[in-house]
Amino acid sequence: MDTIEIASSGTETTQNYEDRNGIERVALQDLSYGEFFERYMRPNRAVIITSVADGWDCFKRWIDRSVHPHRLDVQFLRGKLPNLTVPVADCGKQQYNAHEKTEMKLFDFLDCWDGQRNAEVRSRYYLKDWHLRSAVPEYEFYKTPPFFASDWLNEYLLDRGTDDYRFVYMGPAGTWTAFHADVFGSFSWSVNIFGEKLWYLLVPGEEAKLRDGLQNLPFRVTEDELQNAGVRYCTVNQRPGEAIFVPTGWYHQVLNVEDAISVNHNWFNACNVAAVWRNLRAALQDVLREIDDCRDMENFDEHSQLMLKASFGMDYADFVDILCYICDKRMALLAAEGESRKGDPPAEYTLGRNHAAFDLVTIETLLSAVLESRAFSSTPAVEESASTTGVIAKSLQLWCRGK
Ligand SMILES: O=C(O)CCC(=O)C(=O)O
Ligand SMILES: [Fe+2]
Repeated sequence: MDTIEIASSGTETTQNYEDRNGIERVALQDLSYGEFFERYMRPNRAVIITSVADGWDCFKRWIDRSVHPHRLDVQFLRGKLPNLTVPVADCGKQQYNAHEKTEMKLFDFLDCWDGQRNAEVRSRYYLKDWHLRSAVPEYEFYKTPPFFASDWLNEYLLDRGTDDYRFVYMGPAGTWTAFHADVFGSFSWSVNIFGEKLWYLLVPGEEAKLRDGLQNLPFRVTEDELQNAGVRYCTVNQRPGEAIFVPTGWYHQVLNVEDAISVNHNWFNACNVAAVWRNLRAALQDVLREIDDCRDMENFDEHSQLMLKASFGMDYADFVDILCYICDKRMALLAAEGESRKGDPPAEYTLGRNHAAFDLVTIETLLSAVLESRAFSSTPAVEESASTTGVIAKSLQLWCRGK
């Protein structure tokens, strides 16, 4: 499956799968990109896809499967990777609503993993949010599964040569990730290459039942607490070679039931970019409430955007910039001769023309929404979006006529 494509420009109605219980498991060979798009990504439903990592170097080489139980091949990793400084969460310490973060040398972490230290010490340090792919770009130790290849966030960031949202997680048994929803309201995918993880996943909105009097969410949830609060949730065990698709806004908590290693990305695209926009707007409203008494100050808008960037990780100009960048690329794709064009990240995949058109329709809607948003007065970024919207409209007209 080298082209990622959908059935039409995305105007068909999606079947409603909401009423099904639990999280389905589907084998990679039984699921086309179009089916994943219609059944899971657009309706924002979680799914497990099996056998996605068979060809990956990390799946084949990092794990010694000639022994029982299988072990991490520490010797191989020490030979393959430099002794990088890596981010580590200390599962013994809480800082705000996450575990305290620290740093370690990779080889020290691996020694700790491999050593005979007692279980309590071993289950403390969780190597997570490790940008290994960008730290060692020449080592292609995995390939993004096609289902997750429409990724505006990493496409934009990687083309710009800046930060990315592509990670490796290495957690000894007992390490865990606190209750949270993902950055910006993004999707995430995670593929286990070793060991087993237990996920608790809440249907969006259900987390409200867990808020305390100050509207704070818990750091940790237990099944008893979820049941007592009448929360609708699912649990699923993710095994080696399995990908989990975590939809937008689904709060989750994850436990490494065994020593576990996974590759994961956060991303957004035409299916969930509206949710990112809603979250961005809500985050700006929070900032505005906080600094309401400074409304008369000079450069108030600029200041509020700075605060937005600090708290949310993205401001309006960043968001518009991503939309305009993707818009330009999709227009170039549609304008190109022939069926499709190579070179759309991840570079292994080609984006189909229907998909490009679907992306453009979504971007146009979003840019119009940004323009209409009264919370944001006129700045160069918004003016740019205004002119881009006009160009999109023209391009869409040409596209429709050509069909
Ligand atoms: O595997 C973990 O510990 C957490 C992963 C996660 O939160 C995610 O993929 O969104
Ligand atoms: Fe997450």
